Amino acid sequence: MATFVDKFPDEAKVVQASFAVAFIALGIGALFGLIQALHRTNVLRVIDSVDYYTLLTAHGVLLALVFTIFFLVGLFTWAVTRSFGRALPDIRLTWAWFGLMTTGTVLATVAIVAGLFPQIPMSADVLYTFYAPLQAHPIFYIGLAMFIIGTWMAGADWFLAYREWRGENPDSRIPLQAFMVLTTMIMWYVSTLGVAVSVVFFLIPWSLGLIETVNPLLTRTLFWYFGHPVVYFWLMPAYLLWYTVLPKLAGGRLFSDPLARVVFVLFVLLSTPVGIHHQYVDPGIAEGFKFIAMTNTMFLLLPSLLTAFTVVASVEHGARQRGGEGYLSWLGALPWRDPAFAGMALAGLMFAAGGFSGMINAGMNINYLVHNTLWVPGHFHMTVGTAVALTMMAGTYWLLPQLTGKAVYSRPIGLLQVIMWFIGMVFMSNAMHRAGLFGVPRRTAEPQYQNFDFVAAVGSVGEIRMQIAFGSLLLFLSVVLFLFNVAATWADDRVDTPVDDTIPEPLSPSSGAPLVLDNLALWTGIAVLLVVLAYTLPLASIVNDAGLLGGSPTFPVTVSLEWVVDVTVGALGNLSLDSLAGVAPADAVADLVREVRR
Ligand code: HAS
Ligand code: CU1
Repeated sequence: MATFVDKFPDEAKVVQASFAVAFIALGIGALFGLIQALHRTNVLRVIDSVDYYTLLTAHGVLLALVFTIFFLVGLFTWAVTRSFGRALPDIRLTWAWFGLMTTGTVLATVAIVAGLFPQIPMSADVLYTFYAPLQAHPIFYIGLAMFIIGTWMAGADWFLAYREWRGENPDSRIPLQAFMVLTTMIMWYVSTLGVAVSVVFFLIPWSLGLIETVNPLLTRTLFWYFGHPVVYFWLMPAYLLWYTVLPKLAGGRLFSDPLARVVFVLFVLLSTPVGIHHQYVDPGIAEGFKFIAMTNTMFLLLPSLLTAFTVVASVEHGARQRGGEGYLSWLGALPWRDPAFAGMALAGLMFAAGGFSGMINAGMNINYLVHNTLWVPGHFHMTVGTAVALTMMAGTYWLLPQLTGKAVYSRPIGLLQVIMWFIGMVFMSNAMHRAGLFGVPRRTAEPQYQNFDFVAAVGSVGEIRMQIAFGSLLLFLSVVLFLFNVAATWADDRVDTPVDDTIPEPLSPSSGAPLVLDNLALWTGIAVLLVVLAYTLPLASIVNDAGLLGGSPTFPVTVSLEWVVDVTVGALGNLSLDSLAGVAPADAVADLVREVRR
């Protein structure tokens, strides 16, 4: 039976190439993750603490940006091609965006990894949330800019395919998978504007020395303007698979096509005007703006809650088709031995927990308790690290045969691998959440302050560290098995019918969806309006407070004692000492400062 690679051999090559880059990034990123987890839990230290931040940056960039987004462009290319049932308009454009993204990735990675070698005058230890005052080598920002422009071109490629298809099918509904791709890309265009402005107008000129200072709060706010929607950019490929592939793997059909469209439209509208929920503790943004971001975030729960309903209903339908019965015992009728099904279903189950910790993050007052603690990495290892990453790995077991014409090398290894990921993540992210509640900080190689004990409500800090270390080891081994299985599949021979690649019609089909849902221009217009409403005043007040170029010099990642003394004395020098007179401790400090100044 002809499958994707037979019908669209050129597109299949691009998808395979995108997956290959994604999986290389996954392997390197996972290794760095293991080294870090063992380091900060003090189980095994093979690097200097100074290098921890270099590895942390590489881990974040390679996994959260490169692995996820390269998988996304591959998946979306497959989805657009198969759902329009036609080749892409110009395969040279397709290879061009792939080439640009890959070159950008290589440049950014070189800039980061160079930080491990003191003899190379280049580093980018700025973490994957790359805002000022931390500064990277210009090559890092230039690489990222190329990567993002590559994704824009990919979107253009898919919109051109849509235009061609529309020309021949003026009255048809947009096929569901293509609808998901196009709406996701609209969200991406709106949201990457923030990071593009930050990188092109501020970070690149600043790192090249063309401007001396930047306004750190401005680059931070522009980053988070993009930094929240990017999490849905990672999530939408997983949703595409949960909506269109998971029900089929479960033995059933999607419950409702119209509801799926509503969900994706809601993401276009609401993903961006919420970014300030990452800045609840930032000074310089009025509480009222934070409150608006919180309210929008709570509305943004809706599409995911609708997804939980629709996808679980579809899976239950599948189970009942397979003879499942009862309120819950239908769960046993599901094809748990199929790695593609089991991986995606486990990813979805963990997302229910990760979504819950997201709701906690989103509450402004509770956020003060968890912000900048290990709770937050706990949250995102359940969301991007499992809902997304595990779905992508599981999806590979179903997609790779269509792209290569080869059967998966070992389904039992695949099953073992997805289960190991789930169990590893249960250990690691649960322990991270608990550690966060004790106040253990994130983004540090040395969480254990001297002469200070974290107090555990239940269990002990040592036990939590062991769980994190053990979980990270399972996760790493799971990636090794995954990469082995994929490489062995690639190396195998072609078979006649590698996989059943059909996707059945939804129970409630697209003909029942209101036509307005397919009006992409309308949703884009409303999305832009909501962004303007949510961001004009906060940005205006940030620029008004400190100017477009602010006043922050570069802040080094590792600081010497001399640097601390210089900066402290400099800051104290700006204080008016007389204004402190009369306050007894202040007098003492003032005396000290006079002493230092002399
Ligand atoms: Fe988040 C921080 C709020 C979702 C990722 N988040 C982060 C960071 C990352 C991240 C990476 O409001 C850290 C950034 C940094 O480095 O500082 N997040 C939320 C909220 C949601 C949410 C409200 N986050 C995500 C997703 C991510 C992600 C998705 C990646 C993919 N997050 C926050 C906030 C912060 C934050 C604050 C800042 C914290 C701070 O202080 O720094 C919501 O979208 C979640 C909604 C989800 C649900 C769950 C629905 C359940 C479903 C399961 C269906 C079941 C199936 C199984 C399919 C309501 C859909 C079926 C199978 C069977 C067998 C039946
Ligand atoms: Cu967010």
